[in-house]
Amino acid sequence: MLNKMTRKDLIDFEKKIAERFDNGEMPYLVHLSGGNEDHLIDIFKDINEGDYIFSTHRSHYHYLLCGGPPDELEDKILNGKSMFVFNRALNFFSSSIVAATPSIAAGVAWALKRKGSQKKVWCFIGDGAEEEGHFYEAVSYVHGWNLPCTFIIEDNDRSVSSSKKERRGEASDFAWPSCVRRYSYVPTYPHGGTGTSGWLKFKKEACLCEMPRKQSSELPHNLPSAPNLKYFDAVKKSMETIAKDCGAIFIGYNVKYGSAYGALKDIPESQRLETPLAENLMAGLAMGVSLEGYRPVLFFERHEFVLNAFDAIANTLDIIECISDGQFTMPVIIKAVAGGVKPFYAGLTHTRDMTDVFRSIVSFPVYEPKTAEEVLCAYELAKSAKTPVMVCEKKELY
Ligand SMILES: Cc1ncc(C[n+]2csc(CCOP(=O)(O)OP(=O)(O)O)c2C)c(N)n1
Repeated sequence: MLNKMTRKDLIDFEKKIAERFDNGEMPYLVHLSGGNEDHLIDIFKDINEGDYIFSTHRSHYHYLLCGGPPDELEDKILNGKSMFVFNRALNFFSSSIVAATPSIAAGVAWALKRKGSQKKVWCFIGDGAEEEGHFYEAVSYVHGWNLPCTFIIEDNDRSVSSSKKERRGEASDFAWPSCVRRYSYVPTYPHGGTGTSGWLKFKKEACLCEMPRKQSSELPHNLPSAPNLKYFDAVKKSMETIAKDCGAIFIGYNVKYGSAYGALKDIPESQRLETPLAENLMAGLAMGVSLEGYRPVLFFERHEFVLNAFDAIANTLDIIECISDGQFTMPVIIKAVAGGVKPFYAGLTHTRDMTDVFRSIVSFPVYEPKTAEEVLCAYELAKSAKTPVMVCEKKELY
């Protein structure tokens, strides 16, 4: 058991926050916990030191129960971090994007299982998040591979204001597999704040966060020449170098069979993680394994398919270092091939080159190698980067 917070301690803490909110001290979106004290105290009896906890926009109780210091949490909340509570030492991670964490939790659980660790992963979500496809992707993966991860649905029959019936019709609760637990509770507070913010006069201006600085996507001009190397051979060679030097894990579908066009076929099988056809899950798995020290190479065979993963890429991967004040970093290498029109044409859904679109969204480098030398260089830079890097290969040049 991690902490000694009692039911009364939890309620008193949240009451104090509610009062400070009503006093106009925090011009920020705050989600208060309440009504679920007994359930959570019970659940946290099963959680051990070192376990990972993935929390939500409603993170206060989770943090206090896993040993987060109340004073530090209060300070975070006062400074606009109610939805951004992170603590690397406690393996505490939260997200204010509904259903963003289950796939990352699955990735951490995969890594823990591979290491034979005794640690477990606990991922809290609301009944609103339960409706997102991302949740289904992660649950089916954790269930199928029997990973040490438990999802807990905190069911308050509310998503902002609407009940489950208003959202889903008459359908009863979905029968999730055993890695999913549910508890039901009546929330003490409204969805956000205390219900007073419509008329509240705040005593200070909010301090706004800056987006991470955009990094250069330019490759150096004077590269060592490799005249006899073909583009595809440079890709294959780069993959093998990264596999050897970083022990990288190659994540994607059909990687088991050496996708794409055999570029991965000589990577040791133990370094290839075959995934379901679920791109957002793939990105989450990559982020999760990186938290346990693995170097992931996340493979997409067409640019169009990357779009399915862009929630994970833009809302977590790109900004995680910034929103966690540098506590969590995820140096994922994204290998994204822009489809070509030969040897056969697969139409507009499979052949667009979206390099510029990706560059316009993320702040990390998006390299676009057009020669074998540039491929070697792009992956060399990716290998040593401390941030995520995307390499947009051109199938046309394979
Ligand atoms: C992907 C995404 N969609 C919408 C929102 C806006 N939003 C924030 S919390 C929330 C309701 C979540 O309900 P639930 O998961 O049941 O959690 P609860 O607030 O009831 O604890 C919504 C719609 C969001 N943050 N992320």
